Amino acid sequence: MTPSSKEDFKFSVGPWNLHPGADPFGPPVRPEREFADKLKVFKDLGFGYVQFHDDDAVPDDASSSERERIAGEVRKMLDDNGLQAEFVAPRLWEDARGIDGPVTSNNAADRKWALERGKRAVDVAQLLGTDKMVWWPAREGTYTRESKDAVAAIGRMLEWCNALLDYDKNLKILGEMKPNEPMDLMYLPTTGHWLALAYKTVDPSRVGTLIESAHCILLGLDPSDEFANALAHDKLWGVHLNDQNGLKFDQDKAFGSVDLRRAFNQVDVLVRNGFGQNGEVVGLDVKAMRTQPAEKSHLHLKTSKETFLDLVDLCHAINRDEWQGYITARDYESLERFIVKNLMGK
Ligand code: XUL
Ligand code: MN
Repeated sequence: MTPSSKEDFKFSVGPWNLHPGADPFGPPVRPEREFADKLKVFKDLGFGYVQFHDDDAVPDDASSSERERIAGEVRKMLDDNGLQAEFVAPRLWEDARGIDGPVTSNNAADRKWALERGKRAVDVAQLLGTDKMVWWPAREGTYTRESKDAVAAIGRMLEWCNALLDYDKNLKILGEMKPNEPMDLMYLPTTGHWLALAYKTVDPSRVGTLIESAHCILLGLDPSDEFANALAHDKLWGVHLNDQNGLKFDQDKAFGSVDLRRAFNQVDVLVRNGFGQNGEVVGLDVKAMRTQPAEKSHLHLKTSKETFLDLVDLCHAINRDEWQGYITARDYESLERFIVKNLMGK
């Protein structure tokens, strides 16, 4: 395996990562940017790919001919900025029909809508020129554990995936798992749960994962080990890098801003396993702090990318012989000091 070089890494971000700063306790504090302005920011910051929710590209109520026209316009804007679509994710969690699922909803009409919306997202992905759909099963869980049949729910999640794999024979589904928020308890809370489902689908070769750092931390798991598990199955097809200060709401902090060692280990596992050499993209899912003024509300994207690339440099510069020497001698105390010194630039 040839380790990834800096040039192997292409970066992506979503339009929602440039946002006006509203949170559950307060209104927006900055003006919303036009989509075209966001693309310009992405281009200027050196991003090559854009992540989309279906309705970031095409309004949900567009007819199929409108969908083609609007997606064509979005694709042209991407082209004009030297950008490509990385994936499309169906936004199943905002519509009233998604209030209790919708894939695992107890209501058959909601489940039918979930499939229609999934198919529409696949159509939008095709029109934007990507074969990847990310599924974050936001409300596929419960607020009250006794409210759903958990075994039936997993079966419904499997059926939904199978129907979409059947709908588009080139589609790849990347599950992005998270243990909670907005639900109290999620079905398939970890990547491991998801991969078990992936192997039960009609075409496991087209089902992989996108792993978000913060989601792992919310589980009390180490993101680099989660990446490693998916890499061992050849199923790490995307990442959402960010950081997270302990077990609380999903913070989407700038990559490496909380725990630099944890960030280093994520970059190191990607570098050592040739991530990016088969078209995988380094995605960010980061939020600007609400305190940032409008003209500085893109810096979280810049700093996350810079931290990632600085850590790639460190992965290439670090003395691997010395590292291996501590492993061979089983002197893990000295190995800890070695890693910490490297992170301090000593
Ligand atoms: C939710 C999350 C989503 C997905 C895309 O926590 O990370 O933004 O990344 O639907
Ligand atoms: Mn994410």
